[in-house]
Amino acid sequence: MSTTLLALENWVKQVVEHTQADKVVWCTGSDTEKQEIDELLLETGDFKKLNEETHPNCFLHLSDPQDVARVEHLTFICTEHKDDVGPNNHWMHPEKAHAKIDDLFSGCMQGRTMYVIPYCMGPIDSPISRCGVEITDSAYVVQNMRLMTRMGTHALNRIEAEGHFVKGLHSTGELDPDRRYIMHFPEELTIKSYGSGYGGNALLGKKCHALRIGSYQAKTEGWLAEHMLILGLENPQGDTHYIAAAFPSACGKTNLAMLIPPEGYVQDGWKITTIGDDICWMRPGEDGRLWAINPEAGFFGVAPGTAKNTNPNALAMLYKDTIFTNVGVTEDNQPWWEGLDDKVPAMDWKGNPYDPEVGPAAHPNSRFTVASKRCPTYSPKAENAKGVPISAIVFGGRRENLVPLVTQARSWAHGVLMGATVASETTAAATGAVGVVRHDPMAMKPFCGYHFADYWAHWLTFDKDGANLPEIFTVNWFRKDENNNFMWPGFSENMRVLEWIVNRVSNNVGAHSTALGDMPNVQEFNLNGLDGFSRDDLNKLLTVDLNGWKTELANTTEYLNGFGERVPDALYKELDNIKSKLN
Ligand code: OXD
Ligand code: MN
Repeated sequence: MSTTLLALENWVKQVVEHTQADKVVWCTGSDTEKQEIDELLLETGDFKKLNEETHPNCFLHLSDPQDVARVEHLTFICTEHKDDVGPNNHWMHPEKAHAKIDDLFSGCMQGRTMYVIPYCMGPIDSPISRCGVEITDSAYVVQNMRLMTRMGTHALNRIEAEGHFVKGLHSTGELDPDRRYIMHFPEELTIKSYGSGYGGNALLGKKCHALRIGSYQAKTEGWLAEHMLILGLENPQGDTHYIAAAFPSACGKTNLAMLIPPEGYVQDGWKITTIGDDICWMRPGEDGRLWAINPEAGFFGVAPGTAKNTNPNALAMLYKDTIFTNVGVTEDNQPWWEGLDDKVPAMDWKGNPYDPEVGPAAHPNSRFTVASKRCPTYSPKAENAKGVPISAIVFGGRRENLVPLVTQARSWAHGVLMGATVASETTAAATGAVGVVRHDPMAMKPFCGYHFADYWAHWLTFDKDGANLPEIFTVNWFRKDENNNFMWPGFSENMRVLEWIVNRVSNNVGAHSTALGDMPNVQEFNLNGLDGFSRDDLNKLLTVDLNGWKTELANTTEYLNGFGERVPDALYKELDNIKSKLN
């Protein structure tokens, strides 16, 4: 027996019987275990060693080309009542779902090793953290979970002390897209994922537990599980404000979380520290503020576009102890992706000689997996059991027109409406068309484990007596001009918007009121040292296009109506308020 917890022992036994796994390995998280599994992956060809001189302890994994992104059409939330998952999710009755997926799992691990991974989402000693156990037949998944979560003996100790955990069962199966399902049973705190080895489908601590099951747990228990980065912004006086920011997948959360401020800011003493780049769990503290942890322990970031000029901190952490998935490689076996530098790759992500006529060297959703501690700006506060207090919540999307650079909500309810009505262009992080505008409330469209209307109602409950809530903002870095050029320089220059946000939180700067919310006074906004960008340019990014917004709000109303009677009246009230101001 490898655990004192009977429920866990029985479940493992039952899975062995069902899947007919050859061998069971209980993961401890030790260094020896890591080395043994790396060697095994090298033997099977699932890992390729990268250049040991330039990239010590780094590996390349090439996926099945049909298995490179999340599969939203095969992702289900399985609850007793269909109404509970809302139009935002695919639903299947638990009985039917178990039968369907159990059938796939039957005998699927014959000849394979089954790994049992106890993990903790969040610092081991934090009351905000939650634990789970993932059973998987993929050694690649084990090595990713090792970087992305606190896994092994410490997690198991906590699970045994608590007596409960989220159950996650995973098999790569045959990697057949026709035999693939990602199923969630929030009422049973259970996940079953079959037929994919891709991060978001297979590292069950991440999207499946920390967001889909997590959001359900959060609603039941009075907290929030969000698709948000968390960063610390220290001003020259030494005060740090923590900002949580939600953006859809592949819209620059990792870059923003690790931003290095422009030269002038650094000289003045501004500094950004990183708590997390993808997920934020927050709950009200005794002081009424929202306190947040990053439940993850690593980054599973999008490689293309990561470069010296976009995210030097990410590059600095990636030359060592990193797993690269679906990137290209250079002649001398270094990882390479589009935008990295001007080297010419030798091999593409399918393992073929690179030919630009055939396609990019790296898949647009190729990834790096690396421990948070390797990030030069990683904050020791990320290990705080209590979390960090959040001063501002930011909602963003990728919109080439209409949405202003930054807007502040007039109230919590107005901010919830802003989050609920974000729309964004789709990216390569999920299968399907790229660049199509779709509503993505709070960047949670693919991740909310229950009915969106109930989720918004849950958000609204935080505004109560004694609460000291963060200010809410929306941002858009992605506006384009008539020549299809980005109008805002973005990347490190986003610091200017963050500065305005924390100055608003501290009542240090003015704003003017618009129909959409409060916006910067152009004369007060810090453009020092930003060459080639004028106050006129800024003005364009802050203009409210009245007709465009009338159409947008008509679409928004239709979108909210789609969620039926459960949509809180407070949201319609906020919407009507904007409509009347626009008129
Ligand atoms: C991710 C995603 O991998 O959002 O973080 O798809
Ligand atoms: Mn994400």
